[in-house]
Amino acid sequence: MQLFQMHRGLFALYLVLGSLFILGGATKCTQQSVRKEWRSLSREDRGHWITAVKCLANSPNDGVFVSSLNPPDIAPYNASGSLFDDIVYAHMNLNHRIHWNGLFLPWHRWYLFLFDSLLRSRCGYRGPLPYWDWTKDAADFYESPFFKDSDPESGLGGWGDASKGFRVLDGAFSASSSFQLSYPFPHTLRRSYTLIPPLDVVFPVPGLVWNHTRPGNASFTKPVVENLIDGFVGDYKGFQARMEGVEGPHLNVHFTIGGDVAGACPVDAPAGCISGPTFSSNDPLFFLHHAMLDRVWFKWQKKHNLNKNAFEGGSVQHLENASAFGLYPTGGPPYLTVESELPTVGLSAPFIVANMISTTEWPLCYVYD
Ligand SMILES: *[C@@H]1O[C@H](CO)[C@@H](O)[C@H](O)[C@H]1NC(C)=O
Ligand SMILES: *[C@@H]1O[C@H](CO)[C@@H](O)[C@H](O)[C@H]1NC(C)=O
Ligand SMILES: *[C@@H]1O[C@H](CO)[C@@H](O)[C@H](O)[C@H]1NC(C)=O
Ligand SMILES: *[C@@H]1O[C@H](CO)[C@@H](O)[C@H](O)[C@H]1NC(C)=O
Ligand SMILES: [Cu+2]
Repeated sequence: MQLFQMHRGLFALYLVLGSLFILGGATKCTQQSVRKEWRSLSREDRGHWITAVKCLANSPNDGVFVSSLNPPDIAPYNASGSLFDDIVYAHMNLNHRIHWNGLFLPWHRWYLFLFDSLLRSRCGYRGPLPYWDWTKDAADFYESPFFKDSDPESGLGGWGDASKGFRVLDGAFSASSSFQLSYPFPHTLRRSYTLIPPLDVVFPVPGLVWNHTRPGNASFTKPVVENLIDGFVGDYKGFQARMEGVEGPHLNVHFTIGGDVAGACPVDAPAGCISGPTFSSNDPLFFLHHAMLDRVWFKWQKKHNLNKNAFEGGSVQHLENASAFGLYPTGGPPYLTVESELPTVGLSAPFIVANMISTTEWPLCYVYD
């Protein structure tokens, strides 16, 4: 209890200092960290990253989570969850505020920053933040060596076992490892390869037209990503809509992997489990995937002066039907500005969108290789 009180006190101080830094604008980067592709990390660094992720999953939460929304479509908060579970719950709780509206890119940039900061401050990680360049795996995703690293210390593991509810049985996050999840109910990591994600099930927008024969991997090839980076000059909304929409890499990587990272409830889930994008950050691949999306945004920002500081979007998602979504693919009014606050549910100091635009300025201080 005393420790808990102390954490709260420190946290309050952190909040105050954070606000001062923002208001004073006095904080500068002392160095730029370089984020690297997973496979270019040494085996040792991959092991260190995985060990730190498992450390978060075996650390008690800080008791600082503050609910922002209370959506009816997620499991209730579990106070016995780990620090990792609290990070997952932030994504569940905020689902409707951070997807298909203007907060998508800046919020997920903050979320990676938070995760990385906790890996370092709480679990001693010192290596590079890894991203996963899935364009290297698009041609034959299922058979890709990326999913064949079964090393119990440094391997991300592969596909789940169909006869065991698609639970992952190899690698460092296997069912028999210390990586145990609490949301939406206590279970171990699942992955379920899906060639053509059933977008009408996983992204149920009535009337939305999608191609029922198009494999998910057609959306995350090298040419697709190059077109994203080269296109949409000055058009932030177009860029985001393409990245996040049904033909873009965001959804398709999530749903081609399937299982936890697709937010899918298993067939043997207890009653009350509701599928949705909510608990997708259960799979550590979530963070590697979103780091790649963040890198695509970073590269797009660097590509053209008109992209550099571009930001626009609504605050309210419109998934009620295809015409509303077509009109507002990145959210409807009230519109956001760079002064809009990012919901951080108590897990970090408050930040605004402007803090997440330039990766080389405080508080972010990073580049991609
Ligand atoms: C997508 O994956 C399938 C199955 O591995 C493969 O046949 C197809 O060529 C891939 N598509 C692209 C665009 O690479
Ligand atoms: C809450 O999480 C803990 C730790 O994972 C678990 O043991 C417990 O069963 C969970 N409670 C509920 C109601 O899911
Ligand atoms: C749907 O996808 C298939 C396979 O990628 C492609 O051959 C076909 O042209 C697409 N149909 C439409 C209407 O885009
Ligand atoms: C779509 O949703 C909008 C906004 O909620 C509503 O005004 C409109 O009637 C709906 N259109 C269809 C075709 O259902
Ligand atoms: Cu998300």
